Amino acid sequence: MSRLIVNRRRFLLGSAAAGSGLVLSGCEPFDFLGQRGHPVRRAMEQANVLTYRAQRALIGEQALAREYGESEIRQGMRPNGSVEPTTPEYTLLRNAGFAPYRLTIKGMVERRLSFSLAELRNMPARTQITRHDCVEGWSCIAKWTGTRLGPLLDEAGVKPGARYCVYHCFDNIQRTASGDILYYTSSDLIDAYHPQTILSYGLNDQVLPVSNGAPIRLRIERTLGYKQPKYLHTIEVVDDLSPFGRGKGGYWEDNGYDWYGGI
Ligand SMILES: Nc1nc2c(c(=O)[nH]1)N[C@H]1C(S)=C(S)[C@@H](COP(=O)(O)O)O[C@H]1N2
Ligand SMILES: [Mo]
Repeated sequence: MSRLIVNRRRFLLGSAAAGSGLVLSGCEPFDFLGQRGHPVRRAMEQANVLTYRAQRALIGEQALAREYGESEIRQGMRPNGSVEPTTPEYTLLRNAGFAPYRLTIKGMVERRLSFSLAELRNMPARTQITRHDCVEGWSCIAKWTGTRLGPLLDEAGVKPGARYCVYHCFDNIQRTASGDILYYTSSDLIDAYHPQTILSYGLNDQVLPVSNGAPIRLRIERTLGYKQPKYLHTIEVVDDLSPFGRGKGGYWEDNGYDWYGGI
């Protein structure tokens, strides 16, 4: 792990400790957390935003993730999370060899666009060998091929005021009594436009397999594994993440993972 990462962790830990100090020094019962507009609750609501700003400030806008050489690919890409989606929409596409697949860009854009797999594969391609880091404690170096998301967002025309992209996926990551929960995550527009952010259809010189997200999986190289959506079908440009899922910007984010997830 690089010194930058360790320093960043320490820095974030520092800000978290300062935050809890604020709560404890108040010595009040925690009822105030239920009161909208209470100064401590307001401070805690701001904490996520501060963490994001702090991470952004440390990482910068254009820093590239490290790229590796061919010889550093030592293993296959270990599949994790959903590895074989069973929703009817996905099964239908898979059985048709993904020929009817379309990637849609919608939301706060001038033009709603959709692209077939053939169209995406015919666009300028980028190949990068990068390291995927899963919070469960493993990493894989793999070679990803795809086309950059940024130019497609330009083609769609991102409207002023837009702040995020929400990435909607086909897979039912969780089944509950009230129905399937579909995987989703999100990023800011800086990460969406980042030069290494690609809609990837190739893995280690092969067609991207189902277990790793076929037909399209996004790579956002400076973020953790759960920010790399597999089985991607729609990119929604928005100014607010609260209407989606439980409002935290992603399936794992809704379950307590950090939204930004930078590395
Ligand atoms: N659609 C979807 N995307 C997903 C997941 C998932 O379950 N469903 N799991 C995430 C997690 S936690 C990791 S570590 C990586 C795993 O990618 P891989 O299967 O290519 O190794 O995908 C991420 N993207
Ligand atoms: Mo992960």
